[in-house]
Amino acid sequence: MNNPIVTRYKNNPILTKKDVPYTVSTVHNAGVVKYNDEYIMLFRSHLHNGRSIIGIAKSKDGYDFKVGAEPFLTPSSDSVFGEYEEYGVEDVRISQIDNEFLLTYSAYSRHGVRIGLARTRDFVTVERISLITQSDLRNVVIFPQKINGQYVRLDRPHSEISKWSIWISYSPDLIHWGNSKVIIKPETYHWDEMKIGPGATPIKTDKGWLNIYHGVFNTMSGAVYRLGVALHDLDDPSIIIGVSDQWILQPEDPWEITGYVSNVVFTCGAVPEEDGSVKIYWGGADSVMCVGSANMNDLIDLCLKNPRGAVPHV
Ligand code: BMA
Repeated sequence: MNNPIVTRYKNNPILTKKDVPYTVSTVHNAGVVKYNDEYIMLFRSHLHNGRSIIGIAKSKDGYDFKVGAEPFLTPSSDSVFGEYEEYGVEDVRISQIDNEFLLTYSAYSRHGVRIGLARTRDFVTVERISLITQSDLRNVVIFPQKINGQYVRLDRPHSEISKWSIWISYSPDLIHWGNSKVIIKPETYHWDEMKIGPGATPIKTDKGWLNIYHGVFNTMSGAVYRLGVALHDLDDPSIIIGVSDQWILQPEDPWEITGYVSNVVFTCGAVPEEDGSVKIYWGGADSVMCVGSANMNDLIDLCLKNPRGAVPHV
């Protein structure tokens, strides 16, 4: 059997720099959410100075997106945010809690990379809330509801002595975060052995929180970024029910294999649909945006029936 877990959309890539009405060299790593019967995509673009900004695109069907005339989020000119966003803003994740959308993004500066938190209610105006980590952290994703009265997020701190792993942290107010602990580590000589990090905003299912994450393997021709899945306990997402032994998506199309950074599929967003499918959005080779569809139960089964450590199926 060689059926793909994720079925690629036939007209990938769905968004490229040619679709953007201002000058950029890439379109990638977008957070995506459904709002008012529209799919909203907040995508990253490199400018021609190598720094990144965030643009906005909208779609009725989740495939055919139209880009807004102006960027949505660019480095702040405010004194505090401005200092930490000097080198650009990257890789937005979107979490809807009640009637507002929380946006986490990587803020780059001479001080390293840390996470900014902003909010919007309408995807027209955006308000920065706080810088919610020190450096160096990337890929912070907030769960789309409070759990046991607290906000919960997945983190990916950098380390000099340990492989970069997925952590969890908690907050009463979105500003102060703590009780951090590591919950998933890369596995040696496995597709994600070099480093892992949170990807899409976790999706609530009746079996647990579905976490579509990225994992990296180093080869003689450089790093390969793939996507995998993990299932977290609904009431206590620090408890891992299972991590799929196999990846769900790897670079295969030409625009995933070759680009600004070759051999990369990288997700910041996935949209669950009422028919039990999920649209997964990913950046291909840090250059273009792609989408594919998977069956949510298939992804859950991978975590439950073929977790890491299980004897490989013959
Ligand atoms: C990671 C991040 C992502 C990027 C990936 C591949 O470290 O910078 O934004 O997609 O590398 O270049």
